Amino acid sequence: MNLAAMSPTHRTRRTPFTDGVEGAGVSAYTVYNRMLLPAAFESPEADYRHLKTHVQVWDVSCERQVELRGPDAGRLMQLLTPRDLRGMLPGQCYYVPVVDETGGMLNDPVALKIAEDHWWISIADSDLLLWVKGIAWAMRLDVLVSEPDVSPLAVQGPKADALMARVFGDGISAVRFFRFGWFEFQDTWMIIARSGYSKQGGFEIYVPDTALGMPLWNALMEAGTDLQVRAGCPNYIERTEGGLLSFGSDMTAENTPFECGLGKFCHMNAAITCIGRDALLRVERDGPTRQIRPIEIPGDPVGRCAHHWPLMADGEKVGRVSSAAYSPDFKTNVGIGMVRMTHWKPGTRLTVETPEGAREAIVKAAFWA
Ligand code: THG
Repeated sequence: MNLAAMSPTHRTRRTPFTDGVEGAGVSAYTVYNRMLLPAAFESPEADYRHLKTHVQVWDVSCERQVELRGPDAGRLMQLLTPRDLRGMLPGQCYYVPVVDETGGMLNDPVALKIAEDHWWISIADSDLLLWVKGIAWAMRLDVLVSEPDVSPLAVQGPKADALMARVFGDGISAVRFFRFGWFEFQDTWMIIARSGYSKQGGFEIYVPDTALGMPLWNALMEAGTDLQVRAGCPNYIERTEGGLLSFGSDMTAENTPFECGLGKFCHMNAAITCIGRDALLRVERDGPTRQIRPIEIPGDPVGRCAHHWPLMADGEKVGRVSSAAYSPDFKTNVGIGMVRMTHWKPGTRLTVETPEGAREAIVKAAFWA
């Protein structure tokens, strides 16, 4: 699919890098936070192999920032998440569940603490800005909530350090996982974190001005020719192998963080101001009755899991598969499922109803990568 097939409108936003993405021959787009997100270039399998071998530049502008600025920014942040933020220092990134008053997942963003009174929430695909603005207004907080002109550009893959050092200097290698530093490009300082939606390692550059988008894109492409740098995008096969969750697919507001395996980020006795705390205290005490599990579907490649596939045991629905793909490296179909506690023990054999028929599915102990 290209833009001609997608029918361009103002409601589906282009990004600072869309010219580069189109020049690189994007072959499929999806829409995320009402913005274009490339989904494939050569093919999912070819993109997967290239990502695991070389280095890619990803237009992930759709990971929009919800900016909190003002004396109550930290207080607002701790209302939004059950993760304990008290020990978080400026320069750190935290993966944080954001929940509603029932404990349901509203988003699973990366939070960046820039200063005590300045935070970015790098959001997954839901309109978190509206929730955050509503809370700030209703509680009369002294904080400005906005969506700034900041667009993440990810550099992912085993050669990411080498490429980034050429454009931003050797200081880049000192940035630790889920930390960020400030780096200069064309006289503008920008935040670069060691993070990203793959298990291959790399960085996310928070490009602070649309006008810098294509100059930076071109600089990375030119600096990495001999590293075989290419345009890429979050890869469905690679992220499923690694168990990286996709909000809206693998979990929704119907699920608590405990069901999503994010209980380790719920500190119910520390984050006492979190909206939804009472509900989460109940699920923490009783334990979830279903949970995200790695699911293997042995045998021939399955098709793309665009809609949930029922997981069955003895003719009864005991869960669903939300992501599945054939893994070239593990030579089996890897999947992400939500499984009832009666059937979530590793090794449990189930049946999954795919559009092409029923297949055997096995609950695994751990994700593949
Ligand atoms: N980077 C940034 N913003 C984002 C994403 C990102 N916003 C949307 C989406 N991705 C949010 N979801 C995730 C999911 C997983 C991770 C990050 C964001 C992730 N998880 C690691 C893991 O599971 O191995 C590490 C989590 C941890 O231990 O803290 O990176 O990718 N800017």
